[in-house]
Amino acid sequence: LAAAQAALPKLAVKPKYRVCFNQSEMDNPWRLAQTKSMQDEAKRLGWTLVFTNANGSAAKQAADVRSCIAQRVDAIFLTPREEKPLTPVVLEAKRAGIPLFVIDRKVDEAVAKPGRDFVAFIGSDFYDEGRRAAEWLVKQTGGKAKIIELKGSTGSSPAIDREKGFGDYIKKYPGIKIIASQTGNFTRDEGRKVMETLIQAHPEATAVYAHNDEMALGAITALETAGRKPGKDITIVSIDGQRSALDAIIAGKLGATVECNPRFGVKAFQTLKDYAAGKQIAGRLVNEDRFFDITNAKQNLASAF
Ligand code: GYE
Repeated sequence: LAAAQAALPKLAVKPKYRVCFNQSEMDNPWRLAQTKSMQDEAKRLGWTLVFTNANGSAAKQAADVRSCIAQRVDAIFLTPREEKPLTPVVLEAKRAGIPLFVIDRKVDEAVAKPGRDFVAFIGSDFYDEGRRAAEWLVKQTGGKAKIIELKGSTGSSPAIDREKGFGDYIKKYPGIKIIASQTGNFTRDEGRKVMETLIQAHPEATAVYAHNDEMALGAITALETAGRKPGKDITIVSIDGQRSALDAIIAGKLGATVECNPRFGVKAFQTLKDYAAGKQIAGRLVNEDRFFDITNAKQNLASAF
């Protein structure tokens, strides 16, 4: 066993565990699917899942984790809303002797490292999701696009990495430019409102890159209200791969979506069991993500969340 892992809080082998799952918010289908996946697997295993919902507040989420530490649960699964505000509580769990798993979003790994300060990070490669969205858009537009970017929640790792992965990829294409970029906080309503304003200010836009499907769907509504024809005079790409986004692809409005798999339950709890059994755990367990466009949206509709 690597020395770093040996220095992490121990976990006894038990038939059943009492674990916390600290959710960041429950305001979009991705969050609902992730929560359901954790609850379903806890139920299947007969474990007790202490669930908290921070309602979009990083400060509340930090308090939620502290309350889990105080309750002396066996382990903590944290899906940190933002990187920096949730980093201290990760270190506090370690000091309190409670193994913690960061799932989905990252904390500040310059301060709290997987395999050293917490057991592991389990989640998607958000940088690569951004890169794949850019790759599709470049191909689809023949290397010419004026893009409006709708970013995720400020300070969250998917917003940071999806911006960077996309931005780095388009650097080598001089005909591809981001002409406006603003947060829509990962929600449909804010995506719509922000797009209403941005499309007035930038009528020359020919493409939209949304950091998640919900904002893309909100943007489609705003664009149609503004008299634009999504999928015809403006190309839209997003991330998540939820069912309603696949419907929008089939309807010809959304161009493509990179999947971000929200089903963590089985993998998260299996990793805990492996950890308790004394197995060496990789610090980073990366989820596989599919890609949906008009060529495969229909076939994958049933398996989307
Ligand atoms: O893309 C978005 C959700 O953290 C990867 O959070 C997740 C993101 C997901 O609110 O829809």
